[in-house]
Amino acid sequence: MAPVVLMLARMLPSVVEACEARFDLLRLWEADDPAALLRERGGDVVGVATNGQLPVDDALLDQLPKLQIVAHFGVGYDSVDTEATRARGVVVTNTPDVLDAEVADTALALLLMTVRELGAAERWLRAGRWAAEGPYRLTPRTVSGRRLGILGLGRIGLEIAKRAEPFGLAIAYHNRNQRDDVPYAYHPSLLDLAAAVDTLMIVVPGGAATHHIVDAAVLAALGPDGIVINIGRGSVVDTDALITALQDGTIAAAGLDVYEDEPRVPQELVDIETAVLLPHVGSASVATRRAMGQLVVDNLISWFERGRAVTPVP
Ligand code: NAP
Ligand code: 8YV
Repeated sequence: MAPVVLMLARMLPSVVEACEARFDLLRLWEADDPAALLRERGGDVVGVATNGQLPVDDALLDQLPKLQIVAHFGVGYDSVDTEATRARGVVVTNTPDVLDAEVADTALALLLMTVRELGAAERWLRAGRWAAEGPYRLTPRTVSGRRLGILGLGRIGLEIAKRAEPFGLAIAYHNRNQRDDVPYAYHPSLLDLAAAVDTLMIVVPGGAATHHIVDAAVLAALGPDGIVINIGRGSVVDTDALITALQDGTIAAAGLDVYEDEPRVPQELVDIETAVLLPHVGSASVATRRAMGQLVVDNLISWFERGRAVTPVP
């Protein structure tokens, strides 16, 4: 009998097809009555595939008593209550490594767009203002020589650092633990890092430990030439404090790919010209998303055929 796998929300067609070929796939998002589906089949479910849209928490887990594995599409798995899965002996997997280059490329693009005002310059052209009013303004800031502080020098953070070096950026970082394999200056406190740099690149995971750690004090420490780039998770930044800091000149600009309440973005942020706003596209190329999807499938297959996951989270 094929293992019963519950898919919580629509995933890539390649993932759905591969799961259908190997498993008895329950599509929660297509169910007329999802609660009834869980009531009737929840007892059979041994695997969950999720893209993070819906939480995997006690309320769901209580309905899946035989669950063995949660395969998460995405490296950040903050939608999964890992205390609850651990308590039940459920393995959680994510999709690390295969997206590092894509996300780091996007982070660098966001940094360049923000410092050199490339989005605003493009809007200037499209509005016909180049022809009507003349060239877009000279940007007050340039990339070369900026001091980049990376909050979260992990897999993606390191790829960002490697890309930033040839742009002439001085690099420092803050993690909970100092790395012994990098030449970059380590700051044991985030506030100290913010005071030492003018550009803060956020690449830490979401969750309780990082919730709003980039707050008004950190933004003030960054200073009036300060730039915040967030490619990690929206919950890391106190959005109200960020909006205020951008409005009153506490910092100069921000480039964001992630938000606290996606896909909703506060109108105040949308109205700020010095904010470059991307709709969570860090890993969003066909090739990278396909590789992430394949890893979801590989984790499920490996678990049910060999009893071990390919990329379990710690
Ligand atoms: P990773 O390799 O686990 O790196 C995370 C880094 O953050 C580690 O260096 C870790 O170091 C540090 N860290 C974790 N908790 C911290 C805390 N409380 N305070 C300070 N530093 C902390 O993860 P990754 O693969 O690079 O991915 C990072 C995150 O990027 C993901 O979790 C996800 O949220 C986000 N992401 C976003 C996109 C996008 O599309 N925008 C795509 C992929 C990933 P220590 O353990 O030493 O603290
Ligand atoms: C995905 C991400 O867009 O991997 C992550 O943590 O944020 C992105 O790659 C997202 O997880 C897809 O649901």
